[in-house]
Amino acid sequence: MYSVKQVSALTGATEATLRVWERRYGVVEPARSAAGYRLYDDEQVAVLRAMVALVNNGVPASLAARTVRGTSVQGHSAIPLVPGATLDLVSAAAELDPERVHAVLNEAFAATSFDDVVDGWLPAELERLGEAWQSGRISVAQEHFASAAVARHLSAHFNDAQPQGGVAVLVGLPQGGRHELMLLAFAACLRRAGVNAIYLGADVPLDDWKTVASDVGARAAVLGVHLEEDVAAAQAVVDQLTALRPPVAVRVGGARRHRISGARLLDERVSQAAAAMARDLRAGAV
Ligand code: B12
Repeated sequence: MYSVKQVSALTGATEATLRVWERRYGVVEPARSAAGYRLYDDEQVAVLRAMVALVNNGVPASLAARTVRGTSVQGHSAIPLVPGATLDLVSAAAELDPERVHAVLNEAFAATSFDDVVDGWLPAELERLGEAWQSGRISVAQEHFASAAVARHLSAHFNDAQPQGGVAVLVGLPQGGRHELMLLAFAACLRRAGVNAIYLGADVPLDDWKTVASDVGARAAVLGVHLEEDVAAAQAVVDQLTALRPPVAVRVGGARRHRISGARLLDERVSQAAAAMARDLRAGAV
């Protein structure tokens, strides 16, 4: 077993950083000596080394923590945001208890910044939800129950934000697309950054994109592209919007965004992607 001082020397992270990573992200949970000092084992030192390597390569700590904790995600343990709290969306889904799922989401959003929740805890919990559903540990109804609660919370954050007017940005999914939660999180981030984001939601028919764009005078649009099945419909929207005069600039996010041409690719982390887009809009670079 190693003391925090030894782990600091072995990993290159300061003792204070090690404590913050433990408290804020639950990267590792060291044992305690009889006198209460932290004691780390070899496996925990290896996890912390991986975390240091990622952070040194420019990966934000919240995302690096999510990556190195991959084992715990697959091991179906809940992700702690604060010591002692188990903010476990999957268990709340399994229990079908509206108060519990509401409390889990409330605590997650209260425990850290909105950006850290939508870039770290939330996507990790959605992945766990997907694994639980795929493996049959929860039913489709239990998954829907949790997804609906997440959508309600994100919508509340969207409504609370005060955009400063300005040019409209359309945000939605192409026809057939239904994975809207991270897109809604992105739209909330945009509005929190002062952008007049107009959230259209899931499964938006092709011709409606150009009608809505001209109705509201949109200068830009953002699409989520998640499954292979979404690619053709998303490409059709991009082709249609960029052919308008004046053209509507399109940006795409989601796991299949690289399959789209004629649109700018957004960062994987929704808050970073929204911040960059808000900056570009302010600079007139969209
Ligand atoms: C909730 C959910 C649903 C809900 C969605 C409800 C809603 N209101 O959004 C419903 C029930 C509708 C659904 C339906 C289906 N789903 Co589903 N779903 C999920 C689940 C559990 C979470 C989805 C989610 O929000 N993920 C968010 C993150 C975790 O996903 P991500 O792709 O890693 O995204 C990252 C980035 O790309 C980025 N990002 C994502 N979107 C955006 C947008 C922007 C703008 C930006 C900047 C970034 C960004 O953020 C993430 C973190 O970095 C996932 C599990 C999972 N692993 O994702 C399955 C999952 C995506 N679904 C899956 C499947 C198979 C389906 C269905 C085909 C099931 C069926 N047989 O009907 C349908 C397809 C519906 C459709 N036509 O689109 C599979 C997809 C497998 C694959 N081919 O890739 C998954 C992975 C589950 C699984 N393990 O099998 N689903």
